[in-house]
Amino acid sequence: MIKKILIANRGEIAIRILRACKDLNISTVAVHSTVDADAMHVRLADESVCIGPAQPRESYLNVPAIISAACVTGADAIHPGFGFLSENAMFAHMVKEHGLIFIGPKADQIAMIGDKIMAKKTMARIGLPVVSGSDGTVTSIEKALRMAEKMGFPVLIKATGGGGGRGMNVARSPQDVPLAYETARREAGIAFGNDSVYLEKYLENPRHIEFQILADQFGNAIHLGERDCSLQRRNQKVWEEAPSIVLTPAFRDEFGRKIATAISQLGYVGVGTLEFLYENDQLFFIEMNTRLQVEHPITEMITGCDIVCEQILIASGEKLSLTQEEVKFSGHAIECRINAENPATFIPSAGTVSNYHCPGGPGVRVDSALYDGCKIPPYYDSLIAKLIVCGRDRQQCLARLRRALREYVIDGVDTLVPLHQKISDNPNVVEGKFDIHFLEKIFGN
Ligand code: MV4
Repeated sequence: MIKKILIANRGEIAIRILRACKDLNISTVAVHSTVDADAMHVRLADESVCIGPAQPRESYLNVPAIISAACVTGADAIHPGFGFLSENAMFAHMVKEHGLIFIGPKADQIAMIGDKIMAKKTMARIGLPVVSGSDGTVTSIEKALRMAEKMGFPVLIKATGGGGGRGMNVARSPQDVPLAYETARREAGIAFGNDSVYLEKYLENPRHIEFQILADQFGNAIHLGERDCSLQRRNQKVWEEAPSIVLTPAFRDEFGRKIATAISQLGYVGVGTLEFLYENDQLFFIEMNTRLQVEHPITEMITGCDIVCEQILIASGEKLSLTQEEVKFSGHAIECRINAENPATFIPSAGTVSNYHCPGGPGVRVDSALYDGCKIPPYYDSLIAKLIVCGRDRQQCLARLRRALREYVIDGVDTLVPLHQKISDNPNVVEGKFDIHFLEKIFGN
């Protein structure tokens, strides 16, 4: 069993991981940049190491500094959290080379799944429905045109190394193909250092639904159902719910088991998320994430399963602590991402929190590193808190969410709390009628 974990992250997720470690009686090492010296994740850890200046490249992405910190403090394992080094296959490899456990899947699996074409091919081979498109990379405008004509417009040209919506271009007619192709290639080359692209049928108004899976080293794999992450803006999720109101229990059960079986066949070990687009009552695989996700708490709320503890147990070589039959779904949960951003313009807002009051009461969980007087530095992601609320059904969950949003006080910086108040009062949201374009249509770009 792992005895000491170095947490290579900051903010609320570092604290979430610390809490799992405390529950498992594992010692913790925090790392931090110079501007994070007074951060809550540092205060709560058993030990801490300063790994460099504010710029992420020099601290939270500084591989030698992080691995050195783990060696110096005698940590057995490194938890990468999300973002930063969490899906960096080279980092996972280096961690292992230094005799440490990387809390995540094997480096070669991170690399394979990070290649979107490879991931799609793999999932299709093991029997999951994928969005129709090119079998591999598309290497010329002419080939892209021929494929598109065969598939029918509109089509989407995507970067192989992409994800998160960068390096993606729609072509609605043959005239659009040359520009869409060239732009996707150029953007992909710059953003991912890999300019290969592929083609997919473009789904106009899908929902974004993702399944959570857990797999141990003994071939046991289970699913914890899905999350509906359709309410997003510019590829940044804003509000997530579990379960999705469009899936029936019978469909979830059958589809989830199919995914878990497929993942087990792949020999995947760790936690993971399979992303799908949902249109015309069907799910189509688009990509997989090999990390713990921001929105994992809503799944914890409706299943009672501690995903971070399971992730650590898996990395320690333990068996999953529950079987598929023991997974029981109960009620509804919603997560609001509270970003330090202007709720109308989404411009990031750095500063000092002058007054902080956190909501509570039945069904309310807040994952955050905030405290009275804490600083929000401008160098990192603007996510400062996650308000997670559950209820026996979606209606009760929404009522509790509105109550919690009214209680929440975060003075000194702009936050998305007022935006979430509007979303939670929106009649379409209340009825569950939305797709991935809804927020941008209602609240603008
Ligand atoms: C798509 C799509 C429509 N059709 N693929 C965006 C990010 C990346 N994860 C995949 N994305 C999309 N792929 C096909 N064939 C629409 C999107 C998309 C999207 C997907 C999920 C969540 C938000 C999104 C916002 C815009 C576009």
